[in-house]
Amino acid sequence: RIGLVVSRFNDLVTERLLSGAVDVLERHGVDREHLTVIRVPGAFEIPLAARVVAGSGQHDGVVCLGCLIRGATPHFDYISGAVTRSILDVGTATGVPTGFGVLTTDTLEQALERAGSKAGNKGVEAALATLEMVRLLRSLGAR
Ligand code: INI
Repeated sequence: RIGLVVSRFNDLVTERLLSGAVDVLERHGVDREHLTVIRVPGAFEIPLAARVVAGSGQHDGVVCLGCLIRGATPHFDYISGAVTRSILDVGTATGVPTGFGVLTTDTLEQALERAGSKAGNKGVEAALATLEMVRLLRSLGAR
């Protein structure tokens, strides 16, 4: 059971991250009914939602998907650092694997390249890493 927390800000990009993540999870054997999509306003809101999802006891892993574009926010460095750190903390604090699929780019074009075009799809990577960690922790006897 995987929760996918996805931000609506820059949804042209984040919906592509989401569809890549959902597609790869299904292709790796996760039933669609075991996927829950939780939408939040922006990347800044991802960690809190991820924390609640991870702490709910209802999910084995959380995939975090967002897109921060430097040109769009003067607070880019603060927000991207805080969001990255907070998502990491969710996983370590709860023991529930969190996949990091938040793009931090200079331009929209760079973000689109990482959302299913020439530079792959970061949502796919985050989903696969989450799945691998869920299975790894299980094999190590984690509950
Ligand atoms: N949120 C993003 O996810 N990406 C951005 O590029 C962005 N910019 O450019 O500002 C952004 N801002 C919103 C922020 O994440 C919060 O939702 C907002 O500040 C309300 O808390």
